[in-house]
Amino acid sequence: MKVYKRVLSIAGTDPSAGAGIQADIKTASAIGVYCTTVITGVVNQNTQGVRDILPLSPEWIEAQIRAVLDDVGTDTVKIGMLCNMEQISTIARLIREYNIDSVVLDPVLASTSGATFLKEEGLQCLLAELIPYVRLVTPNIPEGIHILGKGYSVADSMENLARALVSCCSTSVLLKGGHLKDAATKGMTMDMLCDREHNSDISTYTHEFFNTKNTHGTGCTLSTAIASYMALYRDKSLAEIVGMAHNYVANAIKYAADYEIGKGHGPLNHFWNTSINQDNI
Ligand code: PXL
Repeated sequence: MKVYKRVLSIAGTDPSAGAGIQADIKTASAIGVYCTTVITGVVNQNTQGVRDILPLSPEWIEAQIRAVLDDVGTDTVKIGMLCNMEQISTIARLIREYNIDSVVLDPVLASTSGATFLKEEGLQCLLAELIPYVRLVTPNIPEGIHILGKGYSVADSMENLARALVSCCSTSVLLKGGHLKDAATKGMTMDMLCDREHNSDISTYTHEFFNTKNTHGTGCTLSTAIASYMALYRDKSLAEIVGMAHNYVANAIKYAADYEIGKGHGPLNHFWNTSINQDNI
């Protein structure tokens, strides 16, 4: 029998299919990993923004996680949108119970369009209860500054922020620089990894800044790409895994630029690397 490598995505949904669980399934599938999904909340949104969120009860989240893990199992877990403290405590308890050691957390606090997913008390709960069981946290700069609290701002260097986040979270951090205003002017974007598994070494990942509005779901896609490559390559370092995921996402942005889906921020081109999509050949 052949076996798939498996990633479990615990996240919210996107009916326009650019972000959330829908992006996660496409990402893992394009990378060749089997993606199971546990929904934390149904998000009524499209390419133009979030209209409303229906959080699922912690009981329903627990039941879904048990259904997946008692049967299919998983190699890694990616966690995206979480709605409240009860959801966080439940997920943290189950991550412990099922001994899952490769968890990637995208600390989604708000959508790009401004909708709040997780309130302040939820963030504190995330830090206290869930982050201790997470292998890599992937905040963007606004999220990183929010997690650090008073005393930090965009004026700090990415390295200062990344190192401070590693101290604060006691785990490895990938700080995403895509939201930096000067990224567009400099023509490059940069993400920075501070790898607590290797002396808190710093690695940087740059790619050309693509002038496109099709960036909806970039964060979901990156964290799932990381969790997928982690499932495939157990022995590779975080620096190598993040490098592969960064390359996957940079191309998914590049090859989406000429398409139009919806009136707002369209999706990435998740299948740029497959024969389904001939654009890149
Ligand atoms: O990338 C943040 C995010 C996470 N989860 C869901 C989302 C979004 C952004 O739109 O829709 C469900």
